[in-house]
Amino acid sequence: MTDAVCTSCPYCGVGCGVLATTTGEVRGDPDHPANFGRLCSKGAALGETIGLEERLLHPEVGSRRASWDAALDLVAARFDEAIRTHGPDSVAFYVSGQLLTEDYYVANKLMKGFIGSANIDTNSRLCMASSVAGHKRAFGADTVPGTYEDIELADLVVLAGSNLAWCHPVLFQRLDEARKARPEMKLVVIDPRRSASAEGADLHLAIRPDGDAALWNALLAEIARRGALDEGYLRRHVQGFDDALAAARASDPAASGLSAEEIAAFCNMWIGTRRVVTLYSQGVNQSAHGTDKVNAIINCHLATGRIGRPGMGPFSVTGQHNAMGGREVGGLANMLACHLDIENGAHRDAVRNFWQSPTICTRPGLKAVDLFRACTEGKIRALWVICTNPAVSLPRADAVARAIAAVPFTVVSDITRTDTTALADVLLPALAWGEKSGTVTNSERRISRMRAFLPAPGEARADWRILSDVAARMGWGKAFSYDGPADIFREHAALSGLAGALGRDFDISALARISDGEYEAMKPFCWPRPASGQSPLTAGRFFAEGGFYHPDGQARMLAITPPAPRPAAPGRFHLNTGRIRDQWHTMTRTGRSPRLGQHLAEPFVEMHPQDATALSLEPGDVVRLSAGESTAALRVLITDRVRPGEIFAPMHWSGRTATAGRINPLVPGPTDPVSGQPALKHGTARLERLEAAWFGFAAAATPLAPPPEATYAYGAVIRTPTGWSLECAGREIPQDWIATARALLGMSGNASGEASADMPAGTASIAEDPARGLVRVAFHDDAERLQGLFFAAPHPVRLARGFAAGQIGRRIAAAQILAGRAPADLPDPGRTVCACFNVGLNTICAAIRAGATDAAALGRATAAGTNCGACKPELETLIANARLRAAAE
Ligand SMILES: Nc1nc2c(c(=O)[nH]1)N[C@H]1C(S)=C(S)[C@@H](COP(=O)(O)OP(=O)(O)OC[C@H]3O[C@@H](n4cnc5c(=O)[nH]c(N)nc54)[C@H](O)[C@@H]3O)O[C@H]1N2
Ligand SMILES: Nc1nc2c(c(=O)[nH]1)N[C@H]1C(S)=C(S)[C@@H](COP(=O)(O)OP(=O)(O)OC[C@H]3O[C@@H](n4cnc5c(=O)[nH]c(N)nc54)[C@H](O)[C@@H]3O)O[C@H]1N2
Ligand code: SF4
Ligand SMILES: [Mo]
Repeated sequence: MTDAVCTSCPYCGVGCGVLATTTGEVRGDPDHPANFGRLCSKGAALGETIGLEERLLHPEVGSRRASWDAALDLVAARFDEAIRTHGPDSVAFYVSGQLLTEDYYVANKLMKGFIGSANIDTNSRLCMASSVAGHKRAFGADTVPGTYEDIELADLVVLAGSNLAWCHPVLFQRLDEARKARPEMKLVVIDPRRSASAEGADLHLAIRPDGDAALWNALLAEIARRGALDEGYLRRHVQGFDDALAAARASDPAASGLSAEEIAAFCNMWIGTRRVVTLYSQGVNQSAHGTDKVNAIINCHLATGRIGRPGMGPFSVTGQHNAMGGREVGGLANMLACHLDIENGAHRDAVRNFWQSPTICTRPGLKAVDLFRACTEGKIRALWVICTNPAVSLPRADAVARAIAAVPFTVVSDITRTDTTALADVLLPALAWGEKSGTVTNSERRISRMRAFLPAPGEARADWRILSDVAARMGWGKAFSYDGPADIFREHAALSGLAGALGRDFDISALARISDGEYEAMKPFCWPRPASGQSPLTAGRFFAEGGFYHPDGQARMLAITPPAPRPAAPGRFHLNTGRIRDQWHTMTRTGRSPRLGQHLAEPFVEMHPQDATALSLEPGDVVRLSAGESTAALRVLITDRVRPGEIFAPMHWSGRTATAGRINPLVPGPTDPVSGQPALKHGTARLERLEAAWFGFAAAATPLAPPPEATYAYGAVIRTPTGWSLECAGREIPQDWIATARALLGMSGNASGEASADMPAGTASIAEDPARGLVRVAFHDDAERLQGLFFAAPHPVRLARGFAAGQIGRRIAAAQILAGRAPADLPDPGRTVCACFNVGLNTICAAIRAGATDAAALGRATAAGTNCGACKPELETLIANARLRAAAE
């Protein structure tokens, strides 16, 4: 690739380096130390997400296009007015781990140093807050001790509440390659679900939800019983051991929901292997006991001295590409910039002095869940939401949407329309990935450059600039007169030097004087980088020789009392939520990629076969979930990957992609008392079959929208390689099927195809089988190309969707397409398994039948699994199933 720009991926915390061109070609950067050239399916599809359709290109005030001056004047005036009348705590920012460090720094400086409130919180509260709190309790600072290399050097990797194969796929590939090179290396997965990460594991512990602390306490007690403690490390570097052990001994291992044999197998592996990395994520953090879970894990590493050495340590992997950067700048309501503390007077003075600011917040601000509650209570008079979609992603999402609507003045900065922008008084168009510049920090503390390779579209502006322009209008122009991200970076680096001098871990003051040119050319590096050159690290890691950040330099072990098991009430299921491989959060970007839409195309709920049988559910049924006042309509996916009594639903679908597919209205999300992080993985819900009069499938070349809830019980839209497709369930049999099809497909015209307005018309052909209740409608244009398709049935439509949608735009006779199956000359590739190369299930099964006996052979035959490798667990399962079938025959 010539003229490629070296940048980084805007999705997950692995922080892969990407080479990108103005034409949207992307590939992994072979020189980036996070990925060495690899990309996952989402990274590889970035080029499909940079188009300008649906982008916000102009500011809007009250849904009308406005000039930047008018919009910014209004924002400054309304924030000023609220602060003057109701005080600084009457305004709030809700920001995001997907902001660049420079944007984030400016937002935090404006709120904490100039407005003088700490009411700035971030979606990282839903994500990393328990890890941050756990780190601070144990280490005295929010420090991640190790690096990615440790995962490769370990002899045992434990994934605790992490579906690494889908959520940090390039790290999982690195782990997978290390295991192939050293087959003696072991993998244990602790997850109530048998996730894709668990498929090839040596041990999968299907723990009871929130059973984690009981398991780690059992391990700690066993470590002590077997004399496997590192007495020297404990004596020199750790406080609190006796109490932690007493609490561990007092807790009941059975509360983990695991058998004595499973616990013993885990203890044997963990205790018997010195090089252990315990990598954890949202199954640990997103819990009302999240911080305790984090400390229960860290306890075991401290007790054995397995921390900060090659191949050893607790490892909290970050979710968003700049979740770590947000922690550095103090984006959380209870932190100050550069890992300094709000509650510490010396820290506050240092920051205020450095900023030369008129004021500084003196106490922590509202944490995300409380912040939106304060909106409901009328305590927040002006709110600014930047780079996040809380109407979808917060627990009690319906109440949150009502809370945002109730705030007298709401500003939203985004790149596209979302469920949250629909609630804004002022809408500000931001620059997106490819257009913006700055830095991000990944899970191993590695700071990388994000660089622009596309021009700014329309009137969109960088988030740091929008924030600075508002600050200037509020009277603080001098402190926010940045001429670019390099300027902001230097200021942040200089402040970190003060933090370093105050004994904090985050210090990159060596870069405080870099030139614009050096910033431009900056290569990825891991912090700290103090100006003194005296690094606190040993071989690139923290804490091998102690050096913790509590005043006495010692770490703390915590006494952890696990929660008593709380089974769901009769008739209810434990509701677990999370991610799928090919979508990112609320789908505002990955939802634009046809390739990524093919893996799991609908909002679904996983349920155990035993529970499905009890409720007389069949594969493909649509179900209604309810909790309190809220409901969701999802496709049921019957699988023994989940435990009986527990269900799992993805967080991705919103009002823009589904009729009732948002799961978060049903998630109550009580918060962890230490971190304030909501328990997004632990709701309860009732579930029943959704009785619909008919089910439908439609496909078209033009954008489709989810149908309205008044007439449709279920609906979901997704991009396809030929356009869009839609699944739906109607409440009543319509009078006129062709009119229904036209409405769903957004096609104007009457039955004979005469156009009205400027929408595409189409000549309709209809085939009906009244005895079986089947209806099929096809629309062709004047050139006899298929424009739209609609299939309806009294049961979920049986149809090879990939094949049917694949005919859109082609010349195919009505009779042929209305037959609904792939004719012999057009093989149906089946559901997409490999999203990178768009390889379908049928193609893969054919290759297995033709003799492919392992994933590598399948890759050679079909290319499946040869890019990001995230589908490899599924490929291996398919091969194993084929072997089992062959053995049975
Ligand atoms: N494809 C994709 N990748 C992503 C993202 C995305 O949206 N899509 N988002 C990114 C972000 S921001 C984040 S935070 C990360 C999240 O990455 P992960 O944390 O790996 O992902 P999740 O699917 O949220 O949850 C992980 C697992 O926790 C399990 N779990 C639920 N309850 C418990 C429990 O009580 N104990 C244990 N041990 N496990 C439990 C769930 O069954 C689930 O499999 O992913 C990042 N990467
Ligand atoms: N049930 C359930 N809920 C969850 C979770 C779960 O596991 N289960 N996980 C939680 C976690 S860990 C997370 S991190 C959150 C994520 O939740 P959100 O942050 O709400 O999700 P995103 O879709 O990533 O929202 C990012 C928004 O920023 C916009 N955007 C993209 N780039 C830019 C930019 O450069 N500037 C601006 N201004 N806007 C931009 C996007 O269009 C999008 O609307 O969800 C949380 N919610
Ligand atoms: S693993 Fe995938 S999503 Fe994460 S940074 Fe790398 S390419 Fe992006
Ligand atoms: Mo996250």
